Amino acid sequence: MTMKFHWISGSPYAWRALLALESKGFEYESLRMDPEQGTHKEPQFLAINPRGQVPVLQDGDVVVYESLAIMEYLEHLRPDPNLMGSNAIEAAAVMQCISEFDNYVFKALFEIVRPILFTDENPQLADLESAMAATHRELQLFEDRLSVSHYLASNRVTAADLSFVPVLQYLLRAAEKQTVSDDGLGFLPLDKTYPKIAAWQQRIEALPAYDAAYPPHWRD
Ligand SMILES: N[C@@H](CCC(=O)N[C@@H](CS)C(=O)NCC(=O)O)C(=O)O
Repeated sequence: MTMKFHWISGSPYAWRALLALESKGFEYESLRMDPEQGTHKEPQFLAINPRGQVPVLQDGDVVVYESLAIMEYLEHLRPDPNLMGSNAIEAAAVMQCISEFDNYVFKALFEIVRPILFTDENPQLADLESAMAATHRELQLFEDRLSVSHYLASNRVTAADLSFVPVLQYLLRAAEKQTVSDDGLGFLPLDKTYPKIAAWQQRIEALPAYDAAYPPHWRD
């Protein structure tokens, strides 16, 4: 039976799970939801995820929500290509990276992204200063890591890379849109500010899964 994948275009958590589905070459039924319609808060959806959030994967009677759990589930179903680490050290590096995204990086970046992309607040540079400093600190950690390996947790693509792509794309989108001079934000051009991350981003964007999982509403 074909798996069903419930998602919202651009959700960074759905995006990483989608990247895992595509990287592993699964066939699945894509059930894209429109957040404006609020179907993810209706009883039918709350029955599969009481948090009313995406992503959710349904595989027959099995229901998995939480993006990390979905990636882990997919890894067990189809171990090749390996995304979650092929030995203890690599698996720890993958989980360490993803924990860093979920606990620190995401928060710092979205304090910049949210007001620029999701509100009409037209934030001033001063409002973003502490989030910018925190984000620069986080990016520098990943820049340093990419100075010693081609990918974030290993010398090959893993779930750590797939989890960083969406948040970085949001930051770049916000930086491009910023009406305050982007010299102020200090993220662009990425190949000057964070050359290793920029080179990594190009490698990731060349993956077939990247194109397949790219948020459709960003193409419009
Ligand atoms: N920890 C969850 C986070 C899921 C999440 O926050 N999803 C957001 C989209 S990025 C969502 O569904 N938001 C809708 C809502 O909460 O109303 C995961 O990893 O899957």
